[in-house]
Amino acid sequence: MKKKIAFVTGITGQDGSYLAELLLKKNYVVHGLLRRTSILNVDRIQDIINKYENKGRLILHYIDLTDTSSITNLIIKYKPNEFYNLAAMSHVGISFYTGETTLNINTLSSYRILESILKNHKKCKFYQASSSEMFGSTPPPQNENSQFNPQSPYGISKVSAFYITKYFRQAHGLFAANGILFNHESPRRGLNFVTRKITHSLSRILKGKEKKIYLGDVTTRRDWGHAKDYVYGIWLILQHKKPDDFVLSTGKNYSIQDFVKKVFKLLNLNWKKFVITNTKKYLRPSEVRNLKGDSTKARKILKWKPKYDLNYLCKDMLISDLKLYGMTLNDAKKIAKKYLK
Ligand code: NAP
Ligand code: G4F
Repeated sequence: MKKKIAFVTGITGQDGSYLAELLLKKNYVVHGLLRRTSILNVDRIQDIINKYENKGRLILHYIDLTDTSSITNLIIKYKPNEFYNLAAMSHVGISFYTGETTLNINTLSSYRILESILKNHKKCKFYQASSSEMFGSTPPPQNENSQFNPQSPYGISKVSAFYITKYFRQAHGLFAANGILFNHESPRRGLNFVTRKITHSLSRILKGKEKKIYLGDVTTRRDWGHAKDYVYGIWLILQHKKPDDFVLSTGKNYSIQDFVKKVFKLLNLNWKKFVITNTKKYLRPSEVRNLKGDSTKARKILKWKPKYDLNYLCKDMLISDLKLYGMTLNDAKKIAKKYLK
């Protein structure tokens, strides 16, 4: 049987790397669309490059998301079955300072890709990485029927891309679907997102490389899942018989402070000795205070359900960061007991 072809933008990111692994396991030929960076930035996909690139199962292409023809040429040449659009300026805090780029990359690129699919290869299914950040100030629980009230350029960019995706589905009949994903994390999370910042900085403290962790507002609440569960949901959304929009979430939420406490508790440490809160440079001009998703629709229709809970996630992330600094959890407990009490 002919292998399915998937295009993945953002393949070098957290979700792109896990999704590519999943698709390769499912026997797809995966084309990763990445931007040129001055330092080669393929750490998260190095293992699959080693395993699949020389077999022709993983093919990487340099593209620029603002350059329509760089993407159109690939669509015409390879005629993908599925297009996962994960690339984005994905940091909410940074979007307050880079609003124009955020809109250009996160919003207009979705339009460019969808228009190219419409003109050149209408059969290709399209996935848009929409976000719970779109709900903004709408109180929880948030689901597919909740109002969007974005609070940042990032949120606004994702709301526009959400409607662009819906427009190509409704007006032009494309298989174009949105996954509205609540926060999901993993050992591959970028270092400047709050969860990874906590587990990574704590590992550095144990090595004597840092003394404190400087955070912003730790009273906000997030619905955190594991990225591995969420990329499976992303794939399911494109396997459904008709294009639709789905929330993926755990349905539980915790404050940033709860997350800090859980991580420090793994080493029996008092977090208050190491964490400075309300650091000015990490406070945002406007905040999304309370996200908690209702994913009943995905659970019912797609039979999707997260496997991993927050305790597993905290441990998985901490163990992985400790390993980066040559420690096991037991080593870290001993260091914590001896030097950091
Ligand atoms: P991530 O780790 O920050 O990855 C973002 C990816 O986009 C990276 O591969 C990055 O490339 C690429 N990218 C950024 N700007 C680009 C540009 N101008 N041209 C080409 N590529 C560019 O994000 P993630 O957590 O995997 O999230 C994946 C998608 O889901 C994003 O669209 C994000 O907004 C959305 N989302 C994420 C979450 C979450 O909790 N993780 C929740 C809801 C929605 P480089 O590696 O070169 O930087
Ligand atoms: O980890 P964060 O930066 O994630 P945020 O803003 O919720 O966005 C993430 O999830 C979205 C889904 O809802 C995605 F669409 C988006 O792409 C991204 O993946 O911040 C979480 C919370 C915020 O309230 C923030 O103000 O943590 C607070 N926070 C407190 N101190 C901090 C810090 N955030 C960061 N990044 N760094 C801090 O020092």
